Amino acid sequence: MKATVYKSTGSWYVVKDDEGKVYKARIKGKFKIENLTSTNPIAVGDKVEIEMENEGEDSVVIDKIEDRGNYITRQSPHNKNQHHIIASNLDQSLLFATLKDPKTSQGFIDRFLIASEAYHVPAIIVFNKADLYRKKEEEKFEELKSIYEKTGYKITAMSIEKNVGVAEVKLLLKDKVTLLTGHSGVGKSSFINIIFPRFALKTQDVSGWSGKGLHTTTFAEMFDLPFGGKIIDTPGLREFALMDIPKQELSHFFPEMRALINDCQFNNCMHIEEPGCAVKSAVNNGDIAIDRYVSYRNILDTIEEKTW
Ligand SMILES: Nc1nc2c(ncn2[C@@H]2O[C@H](COP(=O)(O)OP(=O)(O)OP(=O)(O)O)[C@@H](O)[C@H]2O)c(=O)[nH]1
Ligand SMILES: [Mg+2]
Ligand SMILES: [Zn+2]
Repeated sequence: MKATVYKSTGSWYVVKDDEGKVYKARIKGKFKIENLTSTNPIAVGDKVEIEMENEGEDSVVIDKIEDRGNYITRQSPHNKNQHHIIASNLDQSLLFATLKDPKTSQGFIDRFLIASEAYHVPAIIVFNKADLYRKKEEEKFEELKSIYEKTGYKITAMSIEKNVGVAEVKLLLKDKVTLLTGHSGVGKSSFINIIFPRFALKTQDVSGWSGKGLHTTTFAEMFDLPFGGKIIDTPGLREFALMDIPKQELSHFFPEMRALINDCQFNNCMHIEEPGCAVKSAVNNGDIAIDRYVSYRNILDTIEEKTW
């Protein structure tokens, strides 16, 4: 029987078959997926083959996993050389960011965008908690909006608290499988709760952002949207995994740089100090945002050269 994974706790899973029937599932023996050192063999979104284990208890065993169309990973907190698959078979990912309580750094946003480019998952950025923004934050949002729109990304502001901009974000989800991600405390579960008021997913207490980076959601879980499509709530993230991108190729994941790489004098240009660099000229004349270039250089510094 075929089914889709809706929830993963690491030791057991919730799957739904094609008729919409829900089962509790486990995996038997070792699951080895080629070419990937991930800490979790099965992730939310995976298409699997199941076998009835106990009919009375609706429990099944997962014995096969179909190839993933795509997936997004984060770094394992225990070993930065290991991936943890957040979710698979995605149509798009929605990054919830905030400019206050907590503040999302631009470096984090850029890493998310690189991960989305690398895994071929279209990305949308939503700035939540707009009700908390004062002049300073509003100006920052406008600045970020102009940088990212110019690069081709969709970016919008929203306040779940005041129900502003929420309907527009909901519209983006129709008939798509969407991964909802972002730091802890940005309002991911609150957003799902306003789509499904009867759900009452656990969110951080009403005092709002505690500043402790406490994780309220502990496991990724997918929900069928009442208007078509699916959304995946995930635990807050500190960082995405960017492994396996060689230094040489990092700029290919910045669309505004990718567009210029054939114009650099050297075809292996890393856009640092090489002569005739089209990317640096674009930064100098304002066609590429300085902040994006700074992110590029910072991330470049974090990639360790592989020694073969
Ligand atoms: N002021 C304000 N607070 C909000 C808004 N949206 C959510 N919050 C509050 O932010 C806090 C965190 O929200 P959650 O939905 O638990 O955040 P989360 O992203 O699911 O966090 P994790 O599960 O830890 O990853 C809660 O206290 C919410 O009430 C908003 O638009 N404005
Ligand atoms: Mg949550
Ligand atoms: Zn260059």
